[in-house]
Amino acid sequence: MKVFVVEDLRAANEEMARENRRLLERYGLVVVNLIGGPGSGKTTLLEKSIAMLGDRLRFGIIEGDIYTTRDAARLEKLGVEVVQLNTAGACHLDAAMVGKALPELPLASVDLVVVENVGNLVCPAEFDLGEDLKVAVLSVTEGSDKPAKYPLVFHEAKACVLTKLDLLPYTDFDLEAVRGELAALNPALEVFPVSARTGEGMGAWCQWLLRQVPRKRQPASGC
Ligand SMILES: Nc1nc2c(ncn2[C@@H]2O[C@H](COP(=O)(O)OP(=O)(O)OP(=O)(O)O)[C@@H](O)[C@H]2O)c(=O)[nH]1
Ligand SMILES: [Mg+2]
Repeated sequence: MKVFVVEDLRAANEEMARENRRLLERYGLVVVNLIGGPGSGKTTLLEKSIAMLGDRLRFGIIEGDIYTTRDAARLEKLGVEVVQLNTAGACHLDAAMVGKALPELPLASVDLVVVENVGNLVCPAEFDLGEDLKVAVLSVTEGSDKPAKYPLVFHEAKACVLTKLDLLPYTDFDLEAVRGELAALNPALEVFPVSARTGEGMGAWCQWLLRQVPRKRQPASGC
């Protein structure tokens, strides 16, 4: 009986995710779902990306948090469109929540939608939100063992941002070993070591983000 309920919930989430995709398809909009543990640097990465790309890319942001609006307030200050989703206890976003947030964004006048999922390396990876790409965010202060211990998100992601690179000398994080483990888990994964503090590596990450934007745009019908 319990299995039945779980399957029903999964099926309902899949249907909502398909509905979100249909809506986004109409606008030719790509959605990036940022997934990482609490404090891994997701909002700071967004702040820095918006600061670097703000004149070339109009961001629409969906902020997932359990209770507060603090991250949304940080991003709103930068002049981007932000919708806050509070899960009231749930450890991840689901497609129905995102389905409620999407129409609150001015979809016709943004170029890219980024969802910052609830800080959690495990549960968010299991829920399709209707996004096009998952991006795993792991900070060098969290330890080199995390890809092996929490493989799903790294397996599902198209890119992995290794944050807080400026702190590397103060940690035992083994960048090359982690690169090797990530490649074994997901050979196609693109890995971006960055520091939002110093800006190191941010250029390559921003270029990757820019490359995702036209994925769903219809080719112009010329004569
Ligand atoms: N030194 C350093 N600190 C960073 C960097 N990026 C983020 N931080 C710090 O890490 C802490 C957490 O950053 P956030 O961006 O709020 O992390 P988050 O993943 O959004 O956190 P949650 O939304 O709570 O899951 C803050 O104190 C940031 O200033 C970085 O590149 N270098
Ligand atoms: Mg955050």
